[in-house]
Amino acid sequence: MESNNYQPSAIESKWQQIWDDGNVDQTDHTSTKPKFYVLSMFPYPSGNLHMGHVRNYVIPDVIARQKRMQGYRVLHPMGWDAFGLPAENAAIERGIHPATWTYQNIAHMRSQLKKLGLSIDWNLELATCSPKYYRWTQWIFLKFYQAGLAYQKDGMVNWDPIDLTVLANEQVDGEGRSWRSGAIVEKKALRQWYFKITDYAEQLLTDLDQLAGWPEKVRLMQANWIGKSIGADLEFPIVGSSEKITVFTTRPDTVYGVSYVVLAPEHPLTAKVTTPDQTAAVDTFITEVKQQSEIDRTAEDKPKRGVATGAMAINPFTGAEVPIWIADYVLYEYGTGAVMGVPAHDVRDFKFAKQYQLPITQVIAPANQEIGEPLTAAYTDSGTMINSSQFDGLDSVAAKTAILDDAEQKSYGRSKIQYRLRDWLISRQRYWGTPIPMIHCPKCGVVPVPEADLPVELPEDIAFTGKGGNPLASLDSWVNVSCPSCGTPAKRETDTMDTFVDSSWYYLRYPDATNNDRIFNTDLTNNWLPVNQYVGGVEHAVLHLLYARFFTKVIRDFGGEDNGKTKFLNFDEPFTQLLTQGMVQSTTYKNTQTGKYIAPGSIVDPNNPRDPDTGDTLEVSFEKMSKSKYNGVDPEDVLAKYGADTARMFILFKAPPEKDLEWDDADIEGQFRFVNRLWKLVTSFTSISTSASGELSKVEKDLRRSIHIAIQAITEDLDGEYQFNTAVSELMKLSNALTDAGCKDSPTYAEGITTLLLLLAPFAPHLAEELWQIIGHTDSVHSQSWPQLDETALVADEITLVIQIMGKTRGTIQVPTSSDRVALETYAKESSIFHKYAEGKEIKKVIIVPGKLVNFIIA
Ligand code: ANZ
Ligand code: ZN
Repeated sequence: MESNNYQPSAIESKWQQIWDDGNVDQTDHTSTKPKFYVLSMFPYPSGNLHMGHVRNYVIPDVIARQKRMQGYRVLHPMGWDAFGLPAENAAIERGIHPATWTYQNIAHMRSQLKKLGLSIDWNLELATCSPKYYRWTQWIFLKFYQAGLAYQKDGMVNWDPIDLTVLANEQVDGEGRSWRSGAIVEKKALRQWYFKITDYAEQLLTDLDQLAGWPEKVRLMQANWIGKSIGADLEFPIVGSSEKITVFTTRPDTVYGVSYVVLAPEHPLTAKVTTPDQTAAVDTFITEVKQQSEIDRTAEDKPKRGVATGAMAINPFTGAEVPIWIADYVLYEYGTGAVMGVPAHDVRDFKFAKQYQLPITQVIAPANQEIGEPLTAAYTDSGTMINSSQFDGLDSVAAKTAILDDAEQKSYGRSKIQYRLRDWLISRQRYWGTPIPMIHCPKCGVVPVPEADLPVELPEDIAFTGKGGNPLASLDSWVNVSCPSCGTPAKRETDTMDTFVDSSWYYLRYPDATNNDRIFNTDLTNNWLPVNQYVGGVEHAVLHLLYARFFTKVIRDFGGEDNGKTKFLNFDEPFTQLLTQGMVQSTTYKNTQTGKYIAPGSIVDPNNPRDPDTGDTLEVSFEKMSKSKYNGVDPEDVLAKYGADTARMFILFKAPPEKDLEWDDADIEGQFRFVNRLWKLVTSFTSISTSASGELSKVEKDLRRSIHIAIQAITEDLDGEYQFNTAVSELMKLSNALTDAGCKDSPTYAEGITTLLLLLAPFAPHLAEELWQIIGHTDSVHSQSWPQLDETALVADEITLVIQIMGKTRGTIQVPTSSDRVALETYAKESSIFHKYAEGKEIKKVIIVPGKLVNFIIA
């Protein structure tokens, strides 16, 4: 027998080494077992593991380990989302090459991850910054280009003034700030590369129906982001011009109520229609609007401002002339960049009309409106058509179609579906990213790098001055090439790709991550995908998850290796189930006067926390762990103190996976004590002294029941619902039942200990393995089958029988479940309750409810 003290550090490093040497987590590609692909969103190699990572990687590991025990072949890989700005900033600040910095961080974080005892197949590890990987990112780009899905466009783009690069719309938050630097994003006119995600808008929307295994919230966010609007384009001729203004509207039923037409200030027609007397006013207004963010322009609570162009347009339905305005609330990027103003039925138009004294003509009447009563606010619901010529009296919903049909017939309108989703801007003016494999030739224009010349590698010898701009653009030896098509001196594209491109397809590569001849063997990828269970942060609800879904669909449509007869991929959606885990938070102290965060270690009296410097009282709250708030808990410290198994058990026990987790030192101590109790319980189990004999005793039956309740509950908790917290409490219950069991030398007790270790294995893999060996096994606990539920063991073999005298409950007794009426009456009469209340009395009647109660009616 081993040492009697639980020593996690010794046990954990020993088993990690053994597992590593035995390559036990190598992926089984060949067996006929059903597959299970479990994946966590791969980390950015920032340098150190934080608690959020620990949670993100422990959850899939429990799933992977249990699925293997349940007879699945499991794919559980890991990699690195390794391109990005911090590496470049480190190069500028510390003179260390981004590649060196990144690979050092990867090495360190890999060793940290290994300390968690994760059952990852490290043979499949990939890093997006490796030319072996980004070669295929570039290959995908070329395929996109061939398919017309990658293109260059001049446009107003989001410019991050801190990181000095452009951003995709998805990377600008609701307040107009960069997702990375937090800077207020500016608009800048630049020629950039885009992916045509809008071609897939409809599929991205309708296929959300296939994602029943995703949180409803995430599906809704994606649907809103795609933002489908069903409406119409209507044409308003300009008075005295051959040109027309095309407006996009979702409410053709309101067209008889148009009192003006509005162009976005950036609309090309603005300059054309503006009359000389209005030119100065229009120019001033345009300059003002340029300084406003998109958010300010469209915010509900902001006043709507505009200016008349002096020109008039004709409402094609009424023939009436209406003024043409420009206004800040009309965006050039959406629809046609022009709107028909219907103040009576649109909130923004109502405000605008009030401000500028434009007429308000009601064309839809609510059921309860008094005749002649003026509107005090826009009426935006449906109703009965009024003031609308031949459509009067129609229901407005029906009128939508009728008016649109009329417009189509007379050729001044057509139905239109409009999406809010914009094409994905992927150019970045940075070094540390995948080079866009394109060449600009003065003769041929834009020429793709031939596939055989991939990868276009990042030059290593390059200066990081921090002076702004893309370092790649300054390296002539790299930029200057000859055109692959005509040989003329040409220049490489110096933009690199948004790092979200790298992470849009990595999950497809894992099944065949080391393939250097092809992006992957499609048989392998089609066999393993879709990912059965994906785990990651909800912050990616739109960005990464939308892009990854888009990539899956485009790559699917590349056409198979049989000359495109089949599809390249045989699935539509990459992630069947999605678990978005909550944040790891901890106690945060903030000075109520200065707003500064205070390190918990410097607080003298935790019951009356005060700033050690100023004496001010501190506000105490739970917030996401972060360096700037001094509330981080370093996983290394926790592992050193308690070991990985306790850390894993604590994280799983403390909160359901999708909820935020509040770090608590007392709770991890508690978990450590539980792990120590398990150790004592199992190490003091020696061997069974009696062999199985026919009937089990009552204590054995009770224990067996506890064992199978645990099997049932934990299996259910893990099966898709992933209620790890209740699963851990079931382990605690079973451990208590074994501790208290009065049959420690019985085969049932041995069954209990064995089952406990099998159920524990996914949660505390080292501890379970060590104890498994201690009780005499020579094989691994992780290669055992998941324990089977014996339903018959769940049935309690005693029931509680209520004893009543004259219908009044006097007490209960335990009787065998199998008791018939006669037996129930006998047990009841022999009970002390009967003796106490009915001894010697004449029994007039006995009422028996089998399995429940016996009621004595006495004289
Ligand atoms: C007339 C009208 C009358 C409208 C009415 C609404 C209510 P969603 O659902 O977001 O697609 N619109 C169209 N293009 C715009 C632009 N570039 N900038 C600002 N607003 C724009 O909204 C479509 C509606 O938003 C359109 O329908 C249009 O106003 C406005 F009682 O047309 B509506
Ligand atoms: Zn050329």
